[in-house]
Amino acid sequence: MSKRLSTTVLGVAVLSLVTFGLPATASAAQHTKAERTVTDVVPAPVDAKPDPRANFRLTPASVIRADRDGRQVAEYLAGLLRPATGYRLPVVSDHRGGGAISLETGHAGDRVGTEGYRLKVSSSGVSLRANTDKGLFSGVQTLRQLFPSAIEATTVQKRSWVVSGGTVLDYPRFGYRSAMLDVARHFFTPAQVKLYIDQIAQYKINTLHLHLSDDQGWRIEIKSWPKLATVGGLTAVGGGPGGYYTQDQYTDLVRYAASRHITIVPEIDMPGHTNAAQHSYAELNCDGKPIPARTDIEVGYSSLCINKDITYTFVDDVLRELAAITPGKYLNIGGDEAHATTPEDYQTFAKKVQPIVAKYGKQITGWHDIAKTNPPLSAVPQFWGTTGTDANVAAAAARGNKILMSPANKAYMDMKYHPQTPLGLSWAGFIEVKTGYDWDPATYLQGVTEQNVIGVEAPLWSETLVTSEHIEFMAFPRLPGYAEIGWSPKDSRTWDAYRLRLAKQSPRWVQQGIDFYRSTQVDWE
Ligand code: TNX
Repeated sequence: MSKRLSTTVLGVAVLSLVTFGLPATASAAQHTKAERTVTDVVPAPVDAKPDPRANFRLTPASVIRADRDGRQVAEYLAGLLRPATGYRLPVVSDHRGGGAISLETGHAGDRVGTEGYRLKVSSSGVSLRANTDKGLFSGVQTLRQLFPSAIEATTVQKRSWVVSGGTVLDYPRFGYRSAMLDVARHFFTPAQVKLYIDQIAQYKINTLHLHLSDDQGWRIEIKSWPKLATVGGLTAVGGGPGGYYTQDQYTDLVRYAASRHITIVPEIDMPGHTNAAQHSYAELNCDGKPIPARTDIEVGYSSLCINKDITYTFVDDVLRELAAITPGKYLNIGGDEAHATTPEDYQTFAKKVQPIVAKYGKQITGWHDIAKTNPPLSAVPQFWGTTGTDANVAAAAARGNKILMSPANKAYMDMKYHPQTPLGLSWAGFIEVKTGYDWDPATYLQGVTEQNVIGVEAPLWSETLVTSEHIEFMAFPRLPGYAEIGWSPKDSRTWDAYRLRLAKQSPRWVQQGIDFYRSTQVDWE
């Protein structure tokens, strides 16, 4: 508000008329048409009933009411709504009467679980109820989409703010809805990662997998092996400047993600994809001799030395330090494309490393290659294949491992949209928006059905991606589709309906400054 008041004298006059001159209800009648309805939301809610007579108008006098558990989410919501409205929107603990957005924790019923919510928008106010603050956060992302897209503007917009009336009952199909960012091939700063966190959080993604090490770069400070960061962090694909996160910066990222109800899953890729580590410490090589840094994009040439004790000292130290700064339950130990490791050595390595993860109180995730090592049942192999059969993954599912689904020909956001896409790769095919959306994680893979699937992840490898604009161009508009696959009931999803809802998201991205790919498969607004 103070920002607006300081503009011009005339501005102050107009503003004070809007703000204080008219009672909320008097002007409401002229501005009650909503831009969106509760059925437009992405990801599609379980149950949404629009009621155009129940539109709510936010006014300068509106408040956000929250109980103690809901306070943080309420502050987050206020932070979303204040810039464009210019309203004060105080977060209060007690408020009777209308004009409020009310956040209540507890007694939302078993159906909505820990991540779901119930939302009711009526002309007198907005009521959001959930069993946890996580559920409130999901509900806030829905509520946000019921505002005109101008709500995403970063400067004050002089207009009315009508929220679509109706009710929503909602909860996720899968509890693990993830995006991966490869910060190893190209480094992205903490600010860039935070921006991506904010972008994915709005679609109810709850996990961010950070690919922290690869042949071309090591991106996390390990105090007991300092050269990993100071030497291994110096390189990137194509000879770029590289970079790494100090443990303090990583901790800050974890905290930031948590404030968006996102858990960070860190990955240290091994026993392959390890050139940066082996370039940093020659003693990790079987012959003990130094090796050059690599900044090309070949895969499958590097391997840790399986028969050296120091290899396991290294792994133990890295995983211990990483576990200590990672509150989430998973550590990702990579495991993919270890073509320079013999199959016997791969098994030997797995048997030695699996207990280390457990020793530090964590559970394993890794690329589906780990399925062949008979990992503990708590381990989550991440399927990245491109065909509907994989005997090792099916066997792991049969034993009881949950599978994270990221089929590369559907869910890899680094794949080009079409042959002319300026960024990205194409080894798994071209992934247009429809291809990315029109599949189901519980039927893609033989022997892996609904109860075997823990969720969905959309990986973004960064061989060709250097800037945040590049990230955005590859992630949007595909990412909301993966979010919907992970959240919405299977039966409520059809491409024909989705493409219409997706089209309505684009004005929001424009406001947010997201540089998205304007696929011709969607009639963008
Ligand atoms: C395969 S998918 C890889 C990565 C590459 C990616 C590029 C997987 C587990 N490994 O090393 O970056 O393809 O699309």
